[in-house]
Amino acid sequence: MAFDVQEFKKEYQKTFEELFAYGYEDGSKTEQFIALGDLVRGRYSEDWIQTITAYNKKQEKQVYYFSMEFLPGRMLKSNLLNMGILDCVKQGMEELGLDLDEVARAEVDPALGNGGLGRLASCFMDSIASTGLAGNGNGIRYRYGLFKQKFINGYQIELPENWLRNRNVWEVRKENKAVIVRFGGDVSFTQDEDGRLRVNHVNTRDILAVPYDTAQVGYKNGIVNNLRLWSAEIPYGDEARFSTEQQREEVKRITEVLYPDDSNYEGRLLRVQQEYFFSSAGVQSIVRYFKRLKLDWSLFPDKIAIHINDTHPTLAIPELMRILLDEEGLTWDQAWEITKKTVSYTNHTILQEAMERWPETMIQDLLPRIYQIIQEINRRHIDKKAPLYGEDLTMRTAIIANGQIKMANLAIIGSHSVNGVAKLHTDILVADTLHDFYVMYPQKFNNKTNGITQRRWVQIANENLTAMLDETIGTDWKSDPEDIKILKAHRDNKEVLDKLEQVKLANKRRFAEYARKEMNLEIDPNALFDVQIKRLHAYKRQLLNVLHILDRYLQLKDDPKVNLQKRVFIFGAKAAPSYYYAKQIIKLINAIADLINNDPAINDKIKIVFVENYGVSLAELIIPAADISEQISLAGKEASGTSNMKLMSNGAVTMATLDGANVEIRDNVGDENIFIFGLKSEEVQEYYRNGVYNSRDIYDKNPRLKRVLNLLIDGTIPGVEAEGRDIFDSLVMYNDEYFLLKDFDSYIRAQYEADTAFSDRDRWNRMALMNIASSGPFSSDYTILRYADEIWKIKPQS
Ligand code: GFP
Repeated sequence: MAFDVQEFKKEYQKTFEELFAYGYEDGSKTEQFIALGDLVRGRYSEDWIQTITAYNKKQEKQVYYFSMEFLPGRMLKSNLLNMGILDCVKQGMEELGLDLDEVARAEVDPALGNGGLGRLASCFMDSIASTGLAGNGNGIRYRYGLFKQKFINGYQIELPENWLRNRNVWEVRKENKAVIVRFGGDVSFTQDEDGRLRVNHVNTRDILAVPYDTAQVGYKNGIVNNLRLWSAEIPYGDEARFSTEQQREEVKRITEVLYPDDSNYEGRLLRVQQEYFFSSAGVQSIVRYFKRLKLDWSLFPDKIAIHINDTHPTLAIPELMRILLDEEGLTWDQAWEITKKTVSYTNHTILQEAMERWPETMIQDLLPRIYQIIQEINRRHIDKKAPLYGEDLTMRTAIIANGQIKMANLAIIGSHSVNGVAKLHTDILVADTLHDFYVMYPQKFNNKTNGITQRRWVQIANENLTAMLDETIGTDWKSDPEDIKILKAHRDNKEVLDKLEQVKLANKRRFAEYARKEMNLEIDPNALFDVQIKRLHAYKRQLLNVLHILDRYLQLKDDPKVNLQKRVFIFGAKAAPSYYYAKQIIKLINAIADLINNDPAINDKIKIVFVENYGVSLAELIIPAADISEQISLAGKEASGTSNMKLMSNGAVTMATLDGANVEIRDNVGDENIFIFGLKSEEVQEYYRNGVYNSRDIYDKNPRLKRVLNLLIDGTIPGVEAEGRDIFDSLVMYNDEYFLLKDFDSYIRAQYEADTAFSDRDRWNRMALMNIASSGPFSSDYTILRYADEIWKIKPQS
């Protein structure tokens, strides 16, 4: 894939001219990007073909990672990096008078996910290719990604995100690989001459699923895997059946937007359609491939692993059953064995609200045959398990109950592996959330702590740090992230610590520049940058961060000379469109920002920056600039967290509860390099058990906290009369579901310690260094190798 600078320049000019019929100098940034993207795609296509041909020829076992969300971020630089031509192209562009970074920014960042779950899927795709595993992604090509967030008068407004407005240079439409996905219809059975039951599924609404493939380039190893995203279309030649505008709209709608509003029945129905659509299309294409191998069906699990990322693709289980039974004529027992051995499932949350359940009647109408199969799986499960485990426990594990279909139950029963995403999370699944299943299937349960790819999150996002690391410890850490621990040897090396400080400062300047240009905000790069970036959700407790800011505000108001570090609080967060409380918190943060940023008495000792439309690209800008990483969820609620790992890898010091992977981060960096506060998971559990938590009481007895909370309702913060009152009530009157009041004091103490540490530059730089040096084990390369070895049973290509 390599080429030299001169060759590159020639090719780039030629590609540009062929595409646009004029010289590249006259092109827009978007055109310059498209030409470069096309050139790059052409450059890896041979390896892409080669990789797939080799898998097929060797009949290599392949994993298919089914995910409703992928958040790949901009792909240009990551492809260049992985192809090993980033430096060459950068230089070539420069010689042509172009700035690669500027051109790269013209790429639209595809927001095909909400948060950690989708970004994890993309880190995994990178790691699967980079560790040389035969793996494929399977998902949805949403016409519109997650909404674009705007703040108007401090309120979140959602606008459509038309990410395909320019040509998507990376995708390849594969019309010849399209399949039909069927909805609705009538199911009946007839008996063959040989006595076998034949299923007749007629009068269905047929939708064409067209795949768009995107290459997943491995890191300097010549492997190019495939991410397949499906788009819904009217079947060729079937246009007459979709004659009205409404009928055509209904087809388009299936892959129109990510996470349609599911606060109502219509939204939920659409969501199930999406889930079945991409699960069915994916399974059909897998089966089609397997049949080409001409092997016995019993070998299916030796050649195929299907991984379902959360419960969204769970319908892949009954769909595989349907194909094996109805289309391939296998017996129930054969099909069930194959299905279970093929499928594995990751749980990403213990929040009940996120446990998918669908009304039985909805599935019955929309997918009548799939419904029958789910019923039969459920019936057999109960028949088999009730005599062994008793009625009560067995019925608690039933897939169908009270008119609802429980997707997690189906996912666990229909798979051979269930994993949590951090040690603590898996422990909670086993001991509590999924305990009944653990009693039945202890061997299915295992932990796979999440990871992140340092290729994107350090090498691309933080070029300054990368250069400094290369200079200090050599370049091996790039292919073996564990090697970054060598940096620990420099923990007392003043020169290295100073360099690290300079790197951070440069990154903070870069962000300050963004804030100035895009938000018209002046921030001081020498201040402590305190970062919380993640979906807005009550359990993640952005509100606790707010209480701390208000407490600081009061301290400064009381005594402008009080010894507090100058801080810039940076937030990035979207709230789900129907999540009213989260949207109120957004408004509150923006209102507080307005108040404090413009209060001359505060004198810039506190600045609040709430970036609009947070996503992968903004994360790449913010993370390298962070000093503190806020990971302050209520213990036991955050399954893992992954921004914690990205921030740590970039030298931010974590401010954390012992939740999710924070626990493992603490174990790796040591107590002296992290700020831990708050209730522990068992303590929270204990409160749930004995039910004695009383937030009103804390409010009454803690004058400092009371003063802070009263700011929400006493008119100090302009424009939040309703929001302030609702939020105040949720905390004080409705007993503070996420224990913010309980954790307030210890949070404030930890923040005070952070201030003290930051005032000692050497100490702080050493903490930052130790965080970077301890981040290697959180590489998604290792995570994915554990999935491959322990769950999928596939080996890296040699
Ligand atoms: C969810 C969980 C996180 C976890 C990710 C990936 O992500 O704790 O790290 O999945 O497993 F909540 P979010 O969408 O909440 O970020």
